[in-house]
Amino acid sequence: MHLDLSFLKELGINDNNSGVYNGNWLKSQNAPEIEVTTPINGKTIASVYQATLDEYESVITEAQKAFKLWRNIPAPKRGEIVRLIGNELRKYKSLLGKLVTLEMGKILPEGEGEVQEMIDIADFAVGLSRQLYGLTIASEREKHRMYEQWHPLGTVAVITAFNFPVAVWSWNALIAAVCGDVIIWKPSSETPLTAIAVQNIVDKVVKEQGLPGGIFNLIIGPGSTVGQRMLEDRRIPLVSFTGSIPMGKLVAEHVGRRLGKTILELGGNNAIIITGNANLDMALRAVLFSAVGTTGQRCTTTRRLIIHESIYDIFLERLINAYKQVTIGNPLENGTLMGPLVKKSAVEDMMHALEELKKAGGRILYGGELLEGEEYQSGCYVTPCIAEAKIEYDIVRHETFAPILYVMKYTDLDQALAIQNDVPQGLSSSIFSTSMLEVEQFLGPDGSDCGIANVNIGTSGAEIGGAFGGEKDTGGGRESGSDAWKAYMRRQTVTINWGSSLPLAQGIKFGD
Ligand code: UN1
Repeated sequence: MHLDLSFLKELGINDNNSGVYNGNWLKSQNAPEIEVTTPINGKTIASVYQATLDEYESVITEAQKAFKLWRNIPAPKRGEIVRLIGNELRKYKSLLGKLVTLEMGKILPEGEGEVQEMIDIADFAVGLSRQLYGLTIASEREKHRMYEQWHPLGTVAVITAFNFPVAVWSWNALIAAVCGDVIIWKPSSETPLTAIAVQNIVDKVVKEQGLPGGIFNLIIGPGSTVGQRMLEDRRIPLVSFTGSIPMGKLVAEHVGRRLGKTILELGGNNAIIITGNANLDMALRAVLFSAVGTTGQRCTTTRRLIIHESIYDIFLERLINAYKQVTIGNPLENGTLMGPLVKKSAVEDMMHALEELKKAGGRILYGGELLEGEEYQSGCYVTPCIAEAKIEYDIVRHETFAPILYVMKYTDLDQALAIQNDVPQGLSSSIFSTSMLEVEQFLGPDGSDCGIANVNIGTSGAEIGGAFGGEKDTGGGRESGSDAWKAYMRRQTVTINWGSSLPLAQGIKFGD
């Protein structure tokens, strides 16, 4: 399969690229290289020089220098820079979306949707830049005023995953930027080119506005050297990490040891409960998008379906029929619904999970095969899988980043909720029901234990306006909308005495 790569030039991507930016693109002599391949046909697209530890030092030095200036620029003026970045992203939406598709394999409408998510969060951040409000608090002392103010935190490390290679950066970086922080982005080594393209877009705006390049920095490098150094670096007060639960635990340990702050967006194991009162047409479409979309590689992907016994057989029959219609192939082509998995080892993980499932007693109802032939030469294309399983199986409690949907039957809603909550992860959840009583039970304190609870929509596809994140092993962090910005700032409680005496709090008399 031949792919036209000429559009890469328009995004500033060359055959060989530097992977380190601190206001200028750096390239040391002995930097290790990454060969970037596309899962579409398995061929090389370009290569990237990774950062050395010396280059890491020069990135952090520039970031710290830029912070001294950036933190004193009024927040609405910082918002203006983010507005200009949003405008540039609008111009590059289709090219950048195409690069996302090329580099990690999600279908073009999803690649472009991801850039739209960046544009949306830019707009949100611009508005936010005039709303970084603190509270005024009633003081118990006469002629005293108390209030809270929020100050920039410093250098924020943003470590992102391959599956949302640009949107997750924007949720963090554009919010952090209006908050007055500077950013060091460490993208996934699977998707360095989209990061370089975004950095080029940002660079243009920052330079045109006469600002220092060190506000938005990029460092592509091995986790074992550069990544480790970032986690241990006391000059980085906040690390925002998106990735697997085991890696997230390591991040929490290293950053926690120096009492740094973290935002962790780790794995999901999201379920949809389909009740006997559900609108099955809507449920069917939602399950299809949430389970098959992005080839099952969203942290919000639906991995478990908990179906009421009264509609179990009929719903599954319809779902299997719908799965048979899913067009699998080149994600750049119109009409494809499911592209490849990101790499061959992801296919191995999927096959391994299905073996485990079978050993435990589970039954594959549809799919789960590797596709072969010229069109699928990268070895990354699979058929999406529906499998009957029990919540007790070890593999069902584990997040496999692939399109496997485990289905289970339930009798009453208490049981469905127990199944839904009985996994280590707590990101997203949904119920399909037209019964107000069922919906309210799902949303109640003993209902879904996840950070996201949806009614009559699927588990994936969250809007940027809400705080995004989850509980339990998902890590507890929140990014994107609502008041998630507070994690990127430091809170200061201020008390001002404008009287001429010195009353003490709690009415304490001390030496008077
Ligand atoms: C992720 O998979 O890491 O809710 C993020 C969604 C997207 C974000 C997913 N807006 O599916």
